[in-house]
Amino acid sequence: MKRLLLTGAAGGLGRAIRPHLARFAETVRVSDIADLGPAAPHEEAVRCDLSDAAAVRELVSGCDGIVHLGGISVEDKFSKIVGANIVGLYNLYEAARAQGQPRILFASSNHTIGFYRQDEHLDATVPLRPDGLYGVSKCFGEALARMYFEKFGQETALVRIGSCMEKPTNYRMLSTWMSYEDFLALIGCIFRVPRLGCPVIWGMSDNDAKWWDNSAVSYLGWTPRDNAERFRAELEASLPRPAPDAPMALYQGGQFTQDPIFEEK
Ligand code: NAI
Ligand code: 15L
Repeated sequence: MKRLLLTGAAGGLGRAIRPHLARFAETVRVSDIADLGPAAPHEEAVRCDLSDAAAVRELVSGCDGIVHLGGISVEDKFSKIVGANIVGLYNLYEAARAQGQPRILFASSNHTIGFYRQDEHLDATVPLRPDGLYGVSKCFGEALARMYFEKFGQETALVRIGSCMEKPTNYRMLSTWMSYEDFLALIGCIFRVPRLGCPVIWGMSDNDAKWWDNSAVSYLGWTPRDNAERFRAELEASLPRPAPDAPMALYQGGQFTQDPIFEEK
């Protein structure tokens, strides 16, 4: 494609994938509310607050695809979540609707279903069971995307990311981990497939200990190559196992299930 927009480019995941996006687009427009550092020759860097509708409209202008990572990524005060993940998402979809409906990858989260137990196996049709306000905001995002698909045909990949980081850092992540390379391969499939629709995709590597079933999205042609199992010995050598009744061992959302509702101050 000609121009791909990456929001949340200054965040952990954004920084990891940013250098590799040139494989998908001639120009990569990187954006964040935070400092983006210097732009590479194939990049355009745009500082933008997702809660600013006019700025988001400008940001989306001329883009053929969007990888939307920007927003609050953990449990937080409702006021912060609302601005970035609720208003921000509405702004993004309205901007896309006005400007040719570029295909969107929405970074949803396993925290949409965090209250399922770790001994349950899920496909994409299970009822949502968010584990906090952050998870609820991702449920909103999935519902918003679905509405724009039904009403206007806007295509979105709803990627319920497990834990996308360099390597798993606890036992739960032996199930939820997705490598950066598998995520990049997924991005390629999402923007290449002739008809995407608005599917839920579990964002995980080919982990032996997986809880989630991606068979409904085999048409994407995505074959994750990594497997968190190769880190098991390292984890076992460095980290005590959580007690069997600890939230980290009980719930798919792990510790997020224990977060309070943070007070506005
Ligand atoms: P992060 O918190 O490191 O990055 C998020 C970025 O969004 C930050 O750079 C932040 O400055 C930016 N942002 C926040 N509010 C904004 C606003 N109002 N306007 C513009 N930009 C704003 O999070 P991370 O780990 O990079 O995750 C990226 C996305 O993927 C997030 O949406 C997160 O919810 C989702 N995700 C990530 C997972 C992971 O394992 N890394 C797991 C599940 C979901
Ligand atoms: C998420 O949704 C968070 O954005 C990320 O920071 C991780 O905590 C991840 O889920 C996880 O569940 O491991």
